[in-house]
Amino acid sequence: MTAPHLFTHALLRTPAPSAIHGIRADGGPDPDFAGLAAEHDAYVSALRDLDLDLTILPPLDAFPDALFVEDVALTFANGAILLRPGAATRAGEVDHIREALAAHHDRLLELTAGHVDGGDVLRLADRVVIGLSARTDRAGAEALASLLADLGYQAEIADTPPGVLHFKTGCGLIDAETIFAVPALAGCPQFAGLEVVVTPPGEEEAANLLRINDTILVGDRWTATHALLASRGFAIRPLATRQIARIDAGLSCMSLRW
Ligand code: CIR
Repeated sequence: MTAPHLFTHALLRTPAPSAIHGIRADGGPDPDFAGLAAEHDAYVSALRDLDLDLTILPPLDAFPDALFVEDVALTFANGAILLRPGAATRAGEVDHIREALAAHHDRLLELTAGHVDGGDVLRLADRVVIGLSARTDRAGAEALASLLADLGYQAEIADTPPGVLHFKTGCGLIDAETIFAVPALAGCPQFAGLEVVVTPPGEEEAANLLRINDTILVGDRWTATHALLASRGFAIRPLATRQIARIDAGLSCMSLRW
């Protein structure tokens, strides 16, 4: 049950009204903006309650998906890396986060080849897994692995199952030795040596949970997952995700942690 990482800081961005036009793969209905803003507010409160020092950036109306700061950078205690998001409408978000990251991180590296979305990057206790996806290509993953090595982290490249937006849409870390994953990722070779707990039937969306120190943030609709985590002794904080899910997002997407 060891916490994989101890976080003291998080960076977020307040959603703009344009967030209702965020990208979604299935062409489903727009989220309700008031509901989405309330979900974001509750997420901010949860991180604050967990004693993280928060930096909250202002809304960016020109970039509907900019509240999902996880996709544009990686952050560590000893540095940060600006990424190159794979969706054309999101590329410009990077310039709007550079200054805030530079204010916190003396070492700010920048990906200059290929594409990587941060949602495809899972940080384990001893290494980082980069999932190839529709947003993250091999050139980007290899360039990122080299930048991670500069910061002292070993990286491995994995496959994201077809139909799963980001690698972390399908999995999250619940402790240093345990991954919570959708069935399609249960046999992921990069998880060899770790325990993989599979999402309960019908609760595949719960896989994008987020462990912050001793607490696991998890979608409030996934009651079988709550019971499973509680039975293993984890403290959980259920949070509403219905509106952000309409634009293909989950709990890890709305912050960068270090
Ligand atoms: C997108 O498609 O880019 C956004 N609508 C959702 C991003 C979700 N981010 C994540 O999983 N890390």
